[in-house]
Amino acid sequence: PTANIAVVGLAVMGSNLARNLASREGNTVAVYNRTTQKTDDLIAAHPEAEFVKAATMQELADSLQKPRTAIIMVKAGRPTDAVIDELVSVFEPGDIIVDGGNALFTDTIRREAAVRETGIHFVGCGISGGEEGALNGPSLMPGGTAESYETLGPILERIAAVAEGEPCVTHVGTDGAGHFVKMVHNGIEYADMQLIAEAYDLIRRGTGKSPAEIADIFDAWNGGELESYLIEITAEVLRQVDAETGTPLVDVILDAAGAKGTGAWTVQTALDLGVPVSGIAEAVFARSLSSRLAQREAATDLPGPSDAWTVADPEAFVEDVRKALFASKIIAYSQGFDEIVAAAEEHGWEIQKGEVARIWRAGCIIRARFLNDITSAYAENPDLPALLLAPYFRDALGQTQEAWRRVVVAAAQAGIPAPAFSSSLSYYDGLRADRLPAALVQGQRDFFGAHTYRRVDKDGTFHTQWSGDRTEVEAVDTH
Ligand code: NBP
Repeated sequence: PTANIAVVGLAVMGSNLARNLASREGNTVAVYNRTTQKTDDLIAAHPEAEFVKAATMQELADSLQKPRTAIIMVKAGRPTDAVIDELVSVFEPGDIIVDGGNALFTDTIRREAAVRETGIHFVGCGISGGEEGALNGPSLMPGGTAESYETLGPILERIAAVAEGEPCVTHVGTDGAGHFVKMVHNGIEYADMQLIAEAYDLIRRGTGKSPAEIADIFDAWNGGELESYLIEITAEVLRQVDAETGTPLVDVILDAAGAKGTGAWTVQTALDLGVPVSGIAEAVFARSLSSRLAQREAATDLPGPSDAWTVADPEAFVEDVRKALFASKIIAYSQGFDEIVAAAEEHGWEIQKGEVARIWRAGCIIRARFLNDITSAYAENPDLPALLLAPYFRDALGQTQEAWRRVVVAAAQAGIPAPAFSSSLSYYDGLRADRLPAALVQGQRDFFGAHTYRRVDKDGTFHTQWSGDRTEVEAVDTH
């Protein structure tokens, strides 16, 4: 056997990953695809790469040194299960099967448990960065056993993106931890994109600046604390002119945002865990709202503010929006990390949060300067009760919160939707409140359902006899 690593599934992601692997010193890559023509095409198109062709799964197994390591890059769901079954039938105990597809983490947990029974390691590995990342260096989020990482780690470290000299890969945690963290990455990506979109919309409608002028603003922002891939590409999209009409491309693109579901997964999972990821949820819902075209069409004549809106001081307003964007972004990340913490507790994963931020610094869509500050925050205090409570972020919120409020007020008065800005601000105010009206909700729950409440001044659980004489009784704990 001559190959040390295999790729199964040679569509766009798999073939790029195979080429990335083959380009690294010391790797010989076995390649397999269900439709063999694709294997032949890849090998023919890249004579520079040292590929070993496998026409069958048995050939693939025979071509690999032990412990055998294969990365699956096929369509998530049933196809992944089918390929795992085939690999299990030709692999031996100690071998390693890696799923690099976009699997739901609960599927990964199930698959890991099933494959473990055979003595074979199963590693769910989140791979970010799309096809470009797969080819030139993705951010890699492997789960699975620590033992499998001993073999897999060095291979992944050589193909990962590099940030400040360090490869963007770490052993995230056991079984589904890697795919979980990849899912939250995508959720944060949704929030980040929505926040940038809201910033653009407010600036455009408040100041009348053109998309190209706003592109310049984003370029300037990219020189500061907001520096990120998403800000950078936003400027490029805004500057693009449609060849056919000569108008900004952004004005001819239908304003109905699509989604492939990972943002929704992040929110569904957060609901189950009881973690408020309101920024991410608003971003997912904003896409849903945008796509309900018939409803939007029917609603265009609903009343709104009567006065046309222009801001008095455009420069000051743009700076306020920048601050609102930064503050809301802190909230989105803080909420995303809360979800990671909650899931780690639920699933027994020992996730190093600073490491997660570190491996997101390159090779993925949410790469940003900001992630260095997250890594530092967790290095200083790994047990932060919330990311936003780290001194750096606390400080940043202190410097931005007044501007953030002005922007949310202006948006509401002007009738411009800013769901992620405003819900992030509500979350911030909710978190820092001395008292919340949740006390009243508890009273209501006790009134109609005898759901009981606790008191601020003594231990125990209480119920007011609402339908009787309204005296309070101590509730007996039935558990
Ligand atoms: P696709 O998701 O389009 O899957 C196509 C591949 O799956 C082909 O190799 C196909 O083989 C194979 N396949 C299918 Br479909 N059913 C199969 C079966 N029953 N048995 C064996 N092979 C089967 O490929 P992709 O866009 O390269 O993505 C691969 C994975 O990477 C997906 O899970 C995706 O979600 C994930 N991902 C994609 C991106 C991205 O930017 N595209 C980014 C990150 C992660 P065939 O040639 O014989 O039909």
